[in-house]
Amino acid sequence: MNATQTSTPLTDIAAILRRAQRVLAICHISPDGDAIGSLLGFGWLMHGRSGTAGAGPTQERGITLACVDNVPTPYRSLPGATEIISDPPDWPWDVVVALDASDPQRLGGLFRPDRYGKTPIINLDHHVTNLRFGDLNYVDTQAAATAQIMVDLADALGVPIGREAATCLLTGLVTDTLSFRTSNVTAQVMATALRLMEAGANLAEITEQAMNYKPLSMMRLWGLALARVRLQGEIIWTDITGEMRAQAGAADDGDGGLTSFLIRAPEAKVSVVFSETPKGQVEIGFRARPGYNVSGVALSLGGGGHPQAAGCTISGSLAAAHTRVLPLLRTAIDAQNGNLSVMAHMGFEVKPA
Ligand SMILES: [Mn+2]
Repeated sequence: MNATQTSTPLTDIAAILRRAQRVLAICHISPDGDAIGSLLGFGWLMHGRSGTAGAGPTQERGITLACVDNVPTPYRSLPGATEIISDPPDWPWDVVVALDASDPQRLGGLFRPDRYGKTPIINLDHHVTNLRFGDLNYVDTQAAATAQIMVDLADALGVPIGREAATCLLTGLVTDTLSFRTSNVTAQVMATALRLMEAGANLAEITEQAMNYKPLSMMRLWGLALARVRLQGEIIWTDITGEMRAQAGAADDGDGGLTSFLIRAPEAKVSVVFSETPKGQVEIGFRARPGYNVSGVALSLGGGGHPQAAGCTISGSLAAAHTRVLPLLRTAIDAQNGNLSVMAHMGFEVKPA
């Protein structure tokens, strides 16, 4: 455990969760594998408090799991996924738990502190940009996924990790680390993965389900977006317009990992995908090569994320987004290039952030 000093100890959070009868757990909008995996894993762990096996994670003791957006296709077969609801009641809850969300806006309409009364809000997350919006916050920025924090929570709760929880949590770990390929994959992360496999999670099956999913419509959308990819300085970027989505037959369903694909170009330090939303906004995804950090730029634009993977949503046209965002990235890269060369000159080994 490497939670920062402002965190509430997990043992204190576990003490509250152990007593709570009516628990609402929520995750972020446009959920990824870690959001859904952590939400379901949390549900199974809470279910495990009673020590009885049952039909699903929400069938006993008032556990409600909610996400404002639909569960993406690759995660719909996870145990308990059909029990996630989109519109939970406001009350009465003994505790509300936010998972994998760096700020309240990322929780969409589900974050309603004004209607929770005195209900404590627990914020469990691993984003470096987390705003500590909970009454109790446990933010472990060393954790590769919120799913990894759920494993520590299981230990704090003193509940065993069953096959269902392990499957959901390993899905979170696999997806957030792009199959254990990101620079934050430590021996500790691998030890957590091993533990989840020993608890019954099938790594090959999870990888096949969660990582190898790329519908034909998304491939067509990539084709359109890749046809107009640009390299400006060390920034590789492209757009996804509403028209391109319609042409490809791809619903408003993210970029299918295009931003992560673009950063593979050795010419680039940072990749960006600008996506038009039906609401007239632009969703922007950033990736950075190890040693570079895009979380600051995302945070300054009202978003957040990790050093090497971040995002934000801004209003206005695509052209306005380009004009606003690309110079900020240019400045950030220049500053970070400067830091790296100064450190190398001083004899430090220059390593990824
Ligand atoms: Mn995550």
